[in-house]
Amino acid sequence: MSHIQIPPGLTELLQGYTVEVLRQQPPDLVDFAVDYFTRLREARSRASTPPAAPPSGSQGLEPGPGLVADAIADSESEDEEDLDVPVPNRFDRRVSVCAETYNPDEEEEDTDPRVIHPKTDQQRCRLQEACKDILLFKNLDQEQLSQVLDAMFERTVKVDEHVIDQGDDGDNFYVIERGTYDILVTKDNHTRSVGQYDNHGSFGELALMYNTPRAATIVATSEGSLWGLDRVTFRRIIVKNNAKKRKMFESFIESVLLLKSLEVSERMKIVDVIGEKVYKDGERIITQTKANKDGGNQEVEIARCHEGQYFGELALVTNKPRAASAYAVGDVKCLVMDVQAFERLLGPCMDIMKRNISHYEEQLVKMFGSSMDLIDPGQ
Ligand code: 1OR
Repeated sequence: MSHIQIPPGLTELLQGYTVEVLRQQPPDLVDFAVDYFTRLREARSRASTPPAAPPSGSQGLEPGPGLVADAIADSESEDEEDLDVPVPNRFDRRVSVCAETYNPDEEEEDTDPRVIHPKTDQQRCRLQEACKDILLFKNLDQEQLSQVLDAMFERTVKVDEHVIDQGDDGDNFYVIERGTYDILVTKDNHTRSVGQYDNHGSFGELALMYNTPRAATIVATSEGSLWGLDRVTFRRIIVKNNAKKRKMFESFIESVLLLKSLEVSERMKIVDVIGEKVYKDGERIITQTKANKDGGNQEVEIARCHEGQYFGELALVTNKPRAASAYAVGDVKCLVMDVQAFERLLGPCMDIMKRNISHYEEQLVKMFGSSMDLIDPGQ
């Protein structure tokens, strides 16, 4: 008997389209299809990968699972007012597709002299410590990283100092060594806090990556110390490296079920901000913040995640402490994003995550006989 062969990628391709139709409810399915597939093709050729054949799994990502949202959760759980900034807002709004405005290959900064800010050994040590978890630096090779570190300069700030003002042109990217900072967004002359940085993390990448005005104001709420990286070096190294990252991770990201409801350009932005982290067999990836009252201090396996799945979202969605620990089973490679990027970019996936969280609750009731109240009622 002859079989009809389903071309690789067809199912995912149609699934992606269907999800978009269901989400956006366009009046004309054919017009929408033309638009959707045209954008898909544009995004593909921009990333200069071969057309057709979306992923069949793990290209370039063996043997690792998941997408992890990092545990720097100190975000606010304020109401989700619509904020008209050039990036998506928190959980429930999507922005229009904006073609990105950079083409690393067109840039010729390689001819620019290298920026070097001499540092004492002690400064260099502090800088390395501050940068060791910066996701944007994770995929750099040794030489790129040392050029970045050479170019960075120290900036100390006082309470209430504005490090970045919304609407300005981007000059530097900043890594936090210490200090707390408010993230403020102004819309219609109304300014509100949309999050904080607490002694670690980085900010100021968006304007440099996408050639857009600063999307938020960053104000020091304590005395602090930052490491700046100038725009030219950032674009020459980080943005160029992101183009490589896109090629490496694009097909994997497209295979992640959770992210199917995002538009292609939104998925690309995820690739721009993720960093790769590698864990050895048995290594702890996430640490439970307090022991489960029923299980005491005894750890019980409650689930196992596999390639293409995600974990680490619960504390970020609920603004609660980590409810479980996660360990590597075998050698594991994760793609990780920080909480600010999670909130900015994963809004459209929030419903799916919340639905899955309610499944965790059911699972816990089965295992322990009681729920942990993972999501507040009405959230
Ligand atoms: P930038 O170059 O635009 C401001 O300068 C920086 O604030 C920005 O890069 C990010 O690094 C950082 N929306 C936009 N920018 C943010 C956000 C954010 N959070 C941090 N930055 N949102 C808050 C998510 C917690 C979404 C607000 C609607």
